[in-house]
Order: sequence, then C-alpha cells, then structure tokens
Amino acid sequence: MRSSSLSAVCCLLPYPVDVSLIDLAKSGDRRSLARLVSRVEDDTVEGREALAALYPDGGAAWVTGVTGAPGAGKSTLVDGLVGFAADQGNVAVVAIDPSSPFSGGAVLGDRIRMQRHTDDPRIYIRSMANRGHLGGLADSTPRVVALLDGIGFSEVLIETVGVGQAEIDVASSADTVIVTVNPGWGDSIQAAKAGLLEIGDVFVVNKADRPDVDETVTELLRMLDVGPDRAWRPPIVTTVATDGTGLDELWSAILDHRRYLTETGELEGRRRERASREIEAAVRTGLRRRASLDPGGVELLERVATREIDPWSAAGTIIESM
Ligand SMILES: Nc1nc2c(ncn2[C@@H]2O[C@H](COP(=O)(O)OP(=O)(O)OP(=O)(O)O)[C@@H](O)[C@H]2O)c(=O)[nH]1
Ligand SMILES: [Mg+2]
Repeated sequence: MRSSSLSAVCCLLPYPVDVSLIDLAKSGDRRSLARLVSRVEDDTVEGREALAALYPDGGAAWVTGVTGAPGAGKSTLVDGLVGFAADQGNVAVVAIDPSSPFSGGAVLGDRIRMQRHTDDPRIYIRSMANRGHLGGLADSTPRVVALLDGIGFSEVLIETVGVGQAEIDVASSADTVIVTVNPGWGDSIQAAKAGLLEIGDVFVVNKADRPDVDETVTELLRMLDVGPDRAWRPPIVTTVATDGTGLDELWSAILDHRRYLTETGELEGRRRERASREIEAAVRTGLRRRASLDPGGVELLERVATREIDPWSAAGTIIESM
C-alpha cells in the first residue's frame, strides 16, 4: 500500500528525466517546451543533451528570417505571416529583443504584440534577449531554432533585433531572408550600407500607406541591379502590415523562394553552410571558454604584461596546450 502510493507520488514529480521533457514538448506541452528552450538558451548540459537527441529528427522545418531597421514593422509583419504559416503546420516564432545593458534582459517583449496568437495550440512564440551579441540574433538563436525544428515545428519565423547595423547573422540561420524597409529615400540606402541588399531573398516595402512607395521600389530595383548577379532575383513586395495588405503576396513570394531553393538544390548548400558556420562558432566559443579557464593563462598574461613575450606567442602556446 505504502509503496504503491510512493510510486504514485514519484510519477507526479515534475519531469524526472529529460526524455520525458522532450516527449512532453513534442506532444504540445508548452511549459515543457519553454523549459527546454531555456536550457538550450543557457547552454546547459541538459540543453546540449536535448539537442543531441533531437538533431537527427530535424531538417524538415522551413526557417524564415525577418530583418530590417528598428520600427520598420518586423513584428507586425511576422504577426501577419504567422496566420499563413499556420496553414502549413505548427509555427514557432523566435523574436530577438535588444538586451537592456542594465538588466541584461529583453526590454521590449515582442510577445505582447503577438498576444492574439498565444491561445492557438499550433503557435509557439518565444522572445529572447540578444545578450549583447551583435549581428541581429542572440548567440543561442541557431541552437534554439534547431531545437524547435527537432521538436517538430514545420515553420520557424525569426525576427531579428532592429539595430540598424549589419544584421547579417540571419542570412546563415534562415532559408529565406525577408528584408523590410519603409518608403523614403534614406531607408534603402541604410539597408544597402548595412549589407542587407546582399542577404535579402525577398524585399518588403512596408508602411505602403505612406508617400514615396514607388520611388522606394524603383530605388531598390536600381540598387539590386548594380549588385552582384544572383540566380535568384529577389522580388519586391509592398505591404501595409497593420491592415494585412500585401501579406498574401509576401507569403507567395516566400513559397516561390522555397520552391527555387528545392528545385535548384541550393537548399542543401545553404543548410550545409549553416552547419559549417555553427560548428565554427561553437569551436570558437568552446576555445574561448577553455582559454579563460586555463590556469596557465594567468602566468602567460604576467609574461606578456612584463613584455617578456608577445600576446600572439602567448595565444599560440595556449592553443597548443589544448
Ligand atoms: N502606418 C503604418 N504603420 C505601421 C505599419 N506596420 C507597422 N506599423 C507601425 O510601426 C510601428 C513599429 O512596428 P513594429 O512591428 O513594432 O516594428 P519592428 O520593426 O518590429 O520594431 P522593432 O522590433 O522595435 O525594431 C508600430 O507602431 C506599428 O503599428 C504599416 O504598414 N503602416
Ligand atoms: Mg519588433
């Protein structure tokens, strides 16, 4: 009697092993999924184990990245695209927020804007702070995307931080990159400066309810014409994200790009490139961590500080000792 009640209690304990956490997340339990994402974000041992277990199941998710200057309408666009994506299957949205330098946390909470989707069981929305990482994403974004892919989401939408600088990380994390600009001369030139013209697979002139839309489209076309020749010619779509105008056209442009990627075999190339960059980034992070843990580093620093040896020879010694 006593032992059977004990075993009943035991089974009520929250998630004794991570396998059940993965199973629960796969079955649609959002709390378990949120815990898994946090573990991956924090790069804990459990997070790594979950990724290792799930990676072989991945590869089926389509990843769409939405980037552009601050306030261009990225969140509003993503909010609208979620509805189209949900027709294809379960959707995960990863919104990267700038970290506050004071709290270290995400300051804006794009989730609030996407509140209307939170009750929909097909849709999972997660905000993450970029934690000082440059390039528009958080350091952990590619890992979180791989996790969501492995859990079984067929659509993943990423919204980058709108930092107005080179946000080109998203180019290697997404299958299709949407670059958002607004009407007006300055915006497309800023986009060009930030290196966004090279990475856009689809361009969106959002806030098309404002003046100078045609001029902006013409300017973008001109800049794309003088850019490098690409087999895929990025279409330019005009939208009013706030009322949904043009979103169906944007979604068709995304689907066209997917078709192109599959038919030409470029998808495989892109994903290989993604894996290669991820391995490189992980090696770099691992080396950095080990270098800072290396007790020999302190002694070497002392020798560099007293100019007995130079910093580059010290680095060579540390790498060799690994
Ligand atoms: N007039 C007009 N306003 C829009 C349109 N799309 C978005 N907005 C408004 O522009 C503001 C910024 O929109 P967001 O979707 O938050 O822009 P964002 O690019 O996600 O902004 P950050 O994440 O802060 O960089 C909001 O007040 C939106 O309501 C549009 O098509 N027309
Ligand atoms: Mg936003």
